[in-house]
Amino acid sequence: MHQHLMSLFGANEQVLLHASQHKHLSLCRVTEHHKDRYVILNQEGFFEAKVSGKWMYQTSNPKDFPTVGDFVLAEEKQDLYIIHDIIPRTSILERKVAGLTSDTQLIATNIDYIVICQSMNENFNTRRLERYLALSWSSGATPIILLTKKDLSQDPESLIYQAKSVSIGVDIITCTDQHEDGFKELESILVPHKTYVFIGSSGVGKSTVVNHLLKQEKLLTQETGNHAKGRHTTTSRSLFITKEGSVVIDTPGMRELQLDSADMDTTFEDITELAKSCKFNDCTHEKEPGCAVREHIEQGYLDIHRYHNYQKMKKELKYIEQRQNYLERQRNKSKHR
Ligand SMILES: Nc1nc2c(ncn2[C@@H]2O[C@H](COP(=O)(O)OP(=O)(O)OP(=O)(O)O)[C@@H](O)[C@H]2O)c(=O)[nH]1
Ligand SMILES: [Mg+2]
Ligand SMILES: [Zn+2]
Repeated sequence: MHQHLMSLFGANEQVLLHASQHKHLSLCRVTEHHKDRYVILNQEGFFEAKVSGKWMYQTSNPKDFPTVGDFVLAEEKQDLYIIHDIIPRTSILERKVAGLTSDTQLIATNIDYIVICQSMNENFNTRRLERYLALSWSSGATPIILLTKKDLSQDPESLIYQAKSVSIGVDIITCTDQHEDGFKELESILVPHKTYVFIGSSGVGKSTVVNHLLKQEKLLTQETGNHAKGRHTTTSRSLFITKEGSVVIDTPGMRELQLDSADMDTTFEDITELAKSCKFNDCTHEKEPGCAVREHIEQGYLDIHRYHNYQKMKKELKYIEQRQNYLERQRNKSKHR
């Protein structure tokens, strides 16, 4: 195992250690996932892969299957790799599948940074940013906000200011494909060997950004063929390596973002902090007396829209939790029958 080379794919010490205990298997990173077919990357290049038959047979939870970003141990068998094991994930970005099911869908794993993309036109929306931030903080990775299409905004400073007001402590950067230096700021923050996943609504320019980052890397973009062609809507997730060795994952745009797990305390740190001063410990900040949250709204220190979004997301999460508990009970019932 060439440690140096593999670290180019974002593998850390733990991953390499784990892999070194299975010397007969090849350490690979999953770059694409289509139903039961995978594309993996290892020292030798890109290859088709499948999970072992035993695995298919024993596994029912979709979360236990490999997905884009996973480090896997695989065995080469006539131009096809058979995946035998997933190395424990260091972070998991997942979302709830739209609709009434309790299913969640893995977006990417082993990511260091989640680049939340929003364009600086009609798509810009601080309430949506809050949702993406809550999803991101609960993944184990660090969010970064990328405001795209700066050329389309008359007043970019005001949008940056608004974004800042809902994302204390999060880096905010801008980009545009309309002039040469348009991606400089982004390029300057990308760290080699770290993994970045780009998420956001369809059409905000995720593939345009990823394409730009890969522009000079002829070999890898050629090998991965016709993906991420910018103008086309992306239909599946794919992982690439930039020339500088950063790992970037392009994802299809999300139409609506349903929460699965969300880190409300980090995302709404201001409200969480205020709530400690409410008269009642279990204050819902609706109409209780001595509510510090409502006081701050009345005094104009806390944006009422931010507060409403907070309440709405809380309700959503509570509903999901109740539903999951219900499904859990149903499963237990059928088990004991
Ligand atoms: N004006 C302007 N247009 C841009 C910019 N970046 C991307 N676009 C355009 O926006 C459209 C959508 O870009 P994509 O990169 O395909 O968007 P995406 O986020 O990958 O979309 P999905 O794959 O559907 O999720 C394309 O027509 C791009 O040319 C920009 O900086 N300025
Ligand atoms: Mg795309
Ligand atoms: Zn309160």
